[in-house]
Amino acid sequence: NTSSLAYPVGTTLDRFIKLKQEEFQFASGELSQLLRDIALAAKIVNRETNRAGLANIGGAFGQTNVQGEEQQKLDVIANIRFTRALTKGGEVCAIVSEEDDEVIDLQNGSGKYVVAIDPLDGSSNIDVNISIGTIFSIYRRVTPIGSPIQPEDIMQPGNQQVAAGYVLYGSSTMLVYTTGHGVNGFTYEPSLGEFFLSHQNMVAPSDGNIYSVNEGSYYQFEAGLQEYIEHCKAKFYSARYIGSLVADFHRNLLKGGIYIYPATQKSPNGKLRLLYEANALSFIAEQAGGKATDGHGRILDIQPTALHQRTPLFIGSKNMVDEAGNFLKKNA
Ligand code: AHM
Ligand code: MG
Repeated sequence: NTSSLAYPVGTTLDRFIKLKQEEFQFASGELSQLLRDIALAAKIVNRETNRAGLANIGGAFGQTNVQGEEQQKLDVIANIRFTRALTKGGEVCAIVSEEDDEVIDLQNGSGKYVVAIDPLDGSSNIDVNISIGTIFSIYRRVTPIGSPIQPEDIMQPGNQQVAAGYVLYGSSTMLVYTTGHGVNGFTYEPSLGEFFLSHQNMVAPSDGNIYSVNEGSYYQFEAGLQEYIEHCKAKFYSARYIGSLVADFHRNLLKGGIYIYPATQKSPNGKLRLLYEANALSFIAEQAGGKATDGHGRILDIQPTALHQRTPLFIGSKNMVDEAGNFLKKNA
């Protein structure tokens, strides 16, 4: 299939977005601009992330700001950076962020898009120098452009996403996204300040031998899930759990595996948020040939009822997600 590798490795993200826009004629270029805005904010957050270790000793380098204030926490900085980029860009009418209690109505009459974002996921890992990520979903508003934002613009099921992606601030920084025509990954070249196409048409192996779950909560899991975990062990699968969703998801996407954040006794709906975390990664998983459920049904078909709603998440290689689901069903 020649079209599957249509772009030379090393194509910049900007160029790729432009070529794709011509290919699929998506919208009027506004979605393209929106993706570029996100990429720019990602570069800024990447810079801050790389300096995170210096924050505490910043005084020694004269890094405290002019007011002599303590440095802000990185997740707060990330939220500000992404919100600012999306506000300035002009394509967005509303933002919902894991970091904000309420919808941010940008009062932007011409904005067509709604963005749901977790600006810095896994931020408890920053202090220990472990990979973190940004996760975003883009929707088209459903009410007329120019009219006030309505709840139905925000509360859309994941199957309405027009684009979704994540940024992984790892040993390299990567941006991975989909507009519903496959998944492509870009690696950041810090000295040039550019993302370059490095992972074209990403495909999740349909099987794998990695399971990623916080097994410390084993005794809080339902019987079917406990049995599935025993099954993974009997098959000598590898246990890999960073505790940073984007990093765990990314590894399993490339290598084949399943990530599970299930319902527990303490959190009957799991921990992860439908709007900011589960939907975007589920769209990407499916676009790469993988699968994502809440243990039973498709994540992307869940009709949200609350902004910060949580959902159990079973995501990754298709056959593994199916198999885990069968264990739950058998034991229900
Ligand atoms: P956060 O949004 O507060 O950062 O929490 C989300 C993170 C995920 O990145 C990770 O997979 C999960 O929480 C780990 O939770 P736990 O420590 O309960 O296993
Ligand atoms: Mg999060």
